[in-house]
Amino acid sequence: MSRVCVHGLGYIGLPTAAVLATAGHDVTGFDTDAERLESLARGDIYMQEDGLESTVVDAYESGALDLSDRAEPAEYHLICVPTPLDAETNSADLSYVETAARTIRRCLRTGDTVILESTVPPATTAEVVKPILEASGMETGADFDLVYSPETVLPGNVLVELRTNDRIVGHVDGTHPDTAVDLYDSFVDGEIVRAPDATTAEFVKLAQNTFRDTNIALANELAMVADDYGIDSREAITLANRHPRVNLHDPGPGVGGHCLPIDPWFLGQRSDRLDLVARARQINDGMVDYIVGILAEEFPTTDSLTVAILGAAYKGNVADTRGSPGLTLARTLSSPHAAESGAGVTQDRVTDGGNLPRNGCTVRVHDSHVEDCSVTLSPLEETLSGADVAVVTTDHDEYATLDPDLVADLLGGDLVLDTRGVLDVEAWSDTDLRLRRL
Ligand code: SAJ
Repeated sequence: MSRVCVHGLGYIGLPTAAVLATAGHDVTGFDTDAERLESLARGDIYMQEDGLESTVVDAYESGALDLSDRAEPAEYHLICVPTPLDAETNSADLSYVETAARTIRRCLRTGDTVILESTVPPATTAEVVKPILEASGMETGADFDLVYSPETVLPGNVLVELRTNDRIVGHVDGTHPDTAVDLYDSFVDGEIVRAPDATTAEFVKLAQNTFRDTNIALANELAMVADDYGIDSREAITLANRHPRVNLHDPGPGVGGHCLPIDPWFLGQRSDRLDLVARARQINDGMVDYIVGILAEEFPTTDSLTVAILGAAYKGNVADTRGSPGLTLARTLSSPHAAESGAGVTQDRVTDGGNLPRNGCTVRVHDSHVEDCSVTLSPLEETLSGADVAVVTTDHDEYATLDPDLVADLLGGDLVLDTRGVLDVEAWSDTDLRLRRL
């Protein structure tokens, strides 16, 4: 077993450090955020994932996982730091990766292996991390190994996928990938696959998320087109997917989270050929405007509108609100400009719905999974009570089992807009409510 220093105890670094410690390695979890370290040491885990709290606490209490504000010399350095998108330039902010590489340089020894796991534009390991490490006077391949291996775990199923997903490992020229393969072999049940090089491995990670984002954009466009034909898009998609080579994704109120809305742009960092990929991003980002357009179309003459939004998390059964379409909808409807802009740019193309009410919207948001959030959340009954319309924006299990009679009793209006297709159409057909879905 080896000494491993994990740089960054975020959504990927923390579970990875805990799993490595459970596999028998001697792990330092290094983070610069003192508050985060203190709360982790108290057993206060800031992210909700099945089994994570006990895995971290057990690893920490056994001594296999140390939590530290200092990076320690180690045979393996894993970089798991954030790579945010610079919204102005649509490019990756690599400052955390660069800082981590400089930190590693200070304690790098002959024979060590450095692995970058953060999602990055292609060529980052070879052209950003490598020169920083080599400023130590050591040479990649001759003195230390340098590898890129993307994390591919699904939020909501992180501990399982850390162990079961295949791992792609791509090395920088001159490096021997075997040492990195050995580390993953110690806790991964999936296959460990060698990419031709680190740049290919970086590209593969982006291609995976771009595939999903682009496919969702296609589903969203089909949903809007289906609505123009008076067709239920979800029934059509289910039928289309009976073909052995068709796998359309699910339409929805937009794509949230911290990966799909960002990663496709990284492909364009050193290429100006993004076309379909960029358009897909715009379509997905435009879905909230499309929903506002539907509301404007449904309520053309109302002076004021009270909207109950069900779902602040970016997807079902998670507590994470990063990039949440539900919250974007809440902010858009609450904004003083919403009334003038109606549904914004997309509306002109997709509906003739007119504008939102002159006096603006009152917005209430419910989500029992979410604790910290930029808008005030209300209990379910309070959220629905007297509202003109309920909009389901997250596919939480509890919304799938919402009691239609309860909603009918509480709601002031008669419209329920299900943007996730979670409500059972038949169960809702016995009420006086109108169920409209994307
Ligand atoms: N969504 C749809 N329609 C769909 C599927 C998803 O609208 O058919 C929406 C979700 O509701 C959510 C967003 O897309 O708002 C993203 O959710 P997701 O479950 O597709 O993905 P993430 O962001 O939670 O995790 C993705 C995963 N990537 C792939 O499945 C290719 C995960 O495996 C990655 O590890 C993760 O990104 C990451 O860290 O990159």
